Amino acid sequence: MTTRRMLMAAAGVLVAAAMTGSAAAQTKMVMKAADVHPLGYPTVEAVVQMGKKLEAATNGRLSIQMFPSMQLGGEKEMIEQAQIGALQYARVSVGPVGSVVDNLNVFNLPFVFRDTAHMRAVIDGPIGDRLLKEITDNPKSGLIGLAWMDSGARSFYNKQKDIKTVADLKGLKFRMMGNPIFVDTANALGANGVAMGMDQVMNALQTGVVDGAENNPPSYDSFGHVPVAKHYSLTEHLIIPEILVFSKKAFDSMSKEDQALILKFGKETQLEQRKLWDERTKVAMDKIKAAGVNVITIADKKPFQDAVKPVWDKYGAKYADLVKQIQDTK
Ligand code: BDP
Repeated sequence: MTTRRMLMAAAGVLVAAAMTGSAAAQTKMVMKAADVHPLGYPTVEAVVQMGKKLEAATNGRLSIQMFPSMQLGGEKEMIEQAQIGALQYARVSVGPVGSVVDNLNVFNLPFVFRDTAHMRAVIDGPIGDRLLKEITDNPKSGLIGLAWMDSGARSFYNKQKDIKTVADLKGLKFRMMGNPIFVDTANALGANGVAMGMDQVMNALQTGVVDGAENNPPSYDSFGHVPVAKHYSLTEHLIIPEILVFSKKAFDSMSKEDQALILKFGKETQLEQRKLWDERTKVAMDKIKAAGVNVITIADKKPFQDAVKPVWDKYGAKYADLVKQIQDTK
């Protein structure tokens, strides 16, 4: 090949590369999103709204197809699908993400937040930003951390009896999310923690494999557990934020401009979801009471906090620096 022809060939490669770049930028992409909750639930609705914003900003080139109601399995499966790029958006609890990025487990410790307002201050501030970045920067996570969402506080509900004191929990079997911290928390309170995905809980409640579970009012209501387990005690032992993650594999295949849109609209869901959350919590609580549930307020949570000390002894030291920063957050 002459030098001239070589140069022309090289130029041709460059033109082809440039065309592929712009063609990629033009490609229509329907991104899959999954959630265990049904359509209309605050986390699902927030992602659906985000999809509309993406569509509007790209003239329909980028859009989101939502797979709600555990259609793609439980959260463990959703995380795995996002890691291999089969799913773009996974909205999951921080519970199962703690097994992927260890520092996130700080949010999974019982009573780590004073209340939900404290949790919000933490996820909106530098600790929230740092932990999202840790997900993104962790080469093994396979995920991009986009935003936190609200999930209120989790409390125990069961089929057998009113729980007013720690002693009332004794011997009852409770479904907990799949993370050893939660099973240890239930056990420290004198109950028996059984780990399983949400996709198995209804059946386990109905067949008596467990006596109860624990969750925030909107989830207790929307998973249909209210008629099955009518004793609800506001122990608020776990305040675990939700998280919206994106597949790193999918992210890496996108143009810089599209990546910027994914990050921007992702982050915006954090406060948008919160509004939906507050409205839904009120509605759910009214429905729970109207269904005849005994909603027990726990005036003094100290005995519950004292009882989970073994959990803190086992896991707390590892996250001491983060815990201190959380406690110092006003
Ligand atoms: C709900 C969370 C959801 C969890 C579920 C659970 O929104 O992400 O999967 O609890 O207990 O509050 O599994």
